Amino acid sequence: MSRGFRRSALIGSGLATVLVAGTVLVSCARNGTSIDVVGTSRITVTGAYVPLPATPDGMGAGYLTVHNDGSGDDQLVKVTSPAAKSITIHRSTDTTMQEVDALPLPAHSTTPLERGGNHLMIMGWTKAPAVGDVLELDLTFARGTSITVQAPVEPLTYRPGS
Ligand SMILES: [Cu+2]
Repeated sequence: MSRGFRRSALIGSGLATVLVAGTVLVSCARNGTSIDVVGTSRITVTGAYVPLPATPDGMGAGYLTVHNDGSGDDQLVKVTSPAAKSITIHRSTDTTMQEVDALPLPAHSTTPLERGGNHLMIMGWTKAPAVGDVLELDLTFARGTSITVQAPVEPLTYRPGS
């Protein structure tokens, strides 16, 4: 995350505050990302799991699918867990992977976090995870929804549906 990006984020949230005073079109800003709060978002999360890390205490990944069945856009902005100190949201393209402050969840969309694509990166385990454990993931969305899901720890090579 570059400093320039954060600075423009501050300018962005100042602007949003000004807009709130004069219009019903409210804008949410968080670290340089903003969404128009038009319509409503309706968020559900399915299929959460955590593959066993390759090394007992090593970096882990988290996968799940976020559904927004509402008429308005939303964003996944934070994930925490009592099972780990740090969970970050990573966005993948064909060739790169990047930590992001917010994952866009457009109206009427399904957004998978899956192998080879967007994912959660989990570090600083409270206790080394084992297959059969169930980890709590607490997800926070830009428009205020928070959802807790239980993510089973699966074997390293597990794939959903297999
Ligand atoms: Cu990553």
